[in-house]
Amino acid sequence: MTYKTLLYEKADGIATVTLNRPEAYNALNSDVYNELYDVFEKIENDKNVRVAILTGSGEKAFAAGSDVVEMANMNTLEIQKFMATIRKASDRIYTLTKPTIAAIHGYALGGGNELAMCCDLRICSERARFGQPEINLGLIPGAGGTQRLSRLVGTAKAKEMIFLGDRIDAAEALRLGLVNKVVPPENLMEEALGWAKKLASKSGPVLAMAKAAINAGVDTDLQSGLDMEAKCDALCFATEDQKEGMKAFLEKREAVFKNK
Ligand code: CO8
Repeated sequence: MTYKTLLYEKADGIATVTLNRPEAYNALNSDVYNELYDVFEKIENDKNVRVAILTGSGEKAFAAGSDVVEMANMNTLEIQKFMATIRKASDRIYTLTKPTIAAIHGYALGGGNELAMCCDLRICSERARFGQPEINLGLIPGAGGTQRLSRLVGTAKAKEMIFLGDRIDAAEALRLGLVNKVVPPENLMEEALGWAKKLASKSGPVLAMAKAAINAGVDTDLQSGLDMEAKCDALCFATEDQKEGMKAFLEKREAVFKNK
C-alpha cells in the first residue's frame, strides 16, 4: 500500500510511523485509520522490526483528534462504519506483539489522545497538551477514551477530563500517569529513539510475554491475571534468550539476545 497520510521509516529494527497531515494538525480521517491498520499489520509481520514509534509531523500536534470535517455530515450508519475502522486500527496497534512508543509533540486531543493510549509507552514534549474535548462537540469519546483513559488514570480523573472537556499540560499528564516521560521539545525524538534502541536490545519474544501478561491482567481478576503471568513466564523458558540471559549472568557478562 502507498500511504497518503503516513510516513513510514525502518532502521536498525525500529519502525517509525508519522501521521502526516500537518495542515490539519494530523486530524485522523478514514484514510489515516485504514493506513494505520495496514502499516501496523506490516510491522507485526516484519521479523526485522523489533519496536515501533508512532509520532506526528510538525511540532503543533501529535493529532488534534478524529477528523471533525469528515465526521460533521455523517449519518448514524456512516459513523458506525467509521468507528469500526477506528477500532480495527486501534486494536491492531494495542495488540501488536512488539513494544510501541508514542512520541507526542503538541496537541493529543480526542482521537489523538485515544490513539496515543493504544501505545505501550508515551513520551511527550514539555509543550504537549492532552484532552478529551468531545463533550464540546456534543459527543463522547468513541475511539476507546471512556475505557482506556479510566484504566490509565482512574475513573475520577477520566470523568473530570471527559465531562469537563478541558486540556491538561504535560506536567499534569505525567502526574496522572497518562505519559511516562516529559522532555524538552528538541529532545523528543532522540529520547523516543533511545528507549526504542534499549527495547530492541532485549529479547522480542520475552517482551511479547511481558506485554501479553500485563494487557491480559488489566481486563481480568487478580487470580486469572496471575495464572496468565505464570503461563507467560513458563513460555519464556522455551526461548533461547532465557537460556542466554541466565548463562550470561552466571558467567558474569552481558547477555547477547538472539530474539529467539
Ligand atoms: N479535525 C479536523 N480538522 C482539524 C482538527 C480536527 N480534529 N483539529 C484541527 N483541525 C484543523 C483546523 O480545522 C485548521 O484547518 P484550517 O486551517 O483548514 O481551518 C487547522 O487544523 C489548524 O487548526 P486551528 O486553526 O483551529 O489551530 P489553533 O492553533 O487555533 O487551534 C486546536 C488548535 C486547539 C487543536 C483546535 O484546532 C481544536 O480545538 N481542534 C479540534 C480539537 C477537537 O475537538 N478534537 C476532538 C475531535 S472529535 C474526536 O476526536 C472523537 C473521536 C471519536 C470518534 C468516534 C465517532 C463517534
